[in-house]
Amino acid sequence: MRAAIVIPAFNEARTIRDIVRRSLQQCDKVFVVDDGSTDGTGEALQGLPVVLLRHEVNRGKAAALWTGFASALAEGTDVVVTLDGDGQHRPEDVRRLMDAAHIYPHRLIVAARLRGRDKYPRTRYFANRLADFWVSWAAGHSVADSQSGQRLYPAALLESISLRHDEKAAFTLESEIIIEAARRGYTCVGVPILAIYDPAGRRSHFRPVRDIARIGRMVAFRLLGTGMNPAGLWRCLRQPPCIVDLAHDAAAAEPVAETA
Ligand SMILES: Nc1nc2c(ncn2[C@@H]2O[C@H](COP(=O)(O)OP(=O)(O)OP(=O)(O)O)[C@@H](O)[C@H]2O)c(=O)[nH]1
Ligand SMILES: [Mg+2]
Repeated sequence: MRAAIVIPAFNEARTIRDIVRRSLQQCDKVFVVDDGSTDGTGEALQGLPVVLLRHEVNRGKAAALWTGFASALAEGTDVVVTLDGDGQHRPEDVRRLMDAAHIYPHRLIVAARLRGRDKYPRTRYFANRLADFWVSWAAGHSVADSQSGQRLYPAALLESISLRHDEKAAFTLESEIIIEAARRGYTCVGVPILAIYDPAGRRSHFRPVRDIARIGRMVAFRLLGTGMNPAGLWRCLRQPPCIVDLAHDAAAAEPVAETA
């Protein structure tokens, strides 16, 4: 399976080199999208064999992902794995997402922050659970950690969708992809990962009230367009998310739950 890793990065000079170096140990195709950083994020990657894509001005996470998707797909790949540049996702977990994709090739694989949740700020935790409920309803199946930016997308899925990816979609695109993917039959599989939250890290860009309201509005439009999707609501209330917990050794891999 050919894979490419896409890392959106806005002012991540502190962490990006380490994340990219570790990503290169998992996969030889790594695309970093420097989204108009002013802190030397791009320069921090000097000497590393990555494709560095630059936005001259900051355009938001959605646009950064879209730029990375386009370049990775143009080079030819079977799957695109995304992870954040701020150190909240471990590149070493990419292997586990790939193992899950071997078993579920036509699914969207989401690295779900199910472990160490108690370390996460409470407001952020509850905002994420609220988003999970809305996104699951609109997608018609339970999704674990709909707000996780560490995911594996089949290339065929990304090639088939076109979604808004401007500044206003900065923190809604990843939710909308889940909903659009489900419409095309690519439901989510969660792979449990550790929630990493560094209280000494940079200030969060996520604004719980504003960004959750934007997700809510996007989901509301989607639900109105599908007659409020009562069947989807019923399904996601009744069935827990599909979670697979694979050993690092793919040979020993067994799905632990397939409920969706
Ligand atoms: N916030 C933000 N992030 C961007 C932008 N462009 C690219 N990114 C990258 O998108 C990733 C996720 O952004 P974060 O601000 O960490 O969002 P988050 O992880 O959902 O929020 P926290 O849990 O508070 O860290 C990081 O790698 C950012 O560097 C942008 O314009 N704004
Ligand atoms: Mg983050």
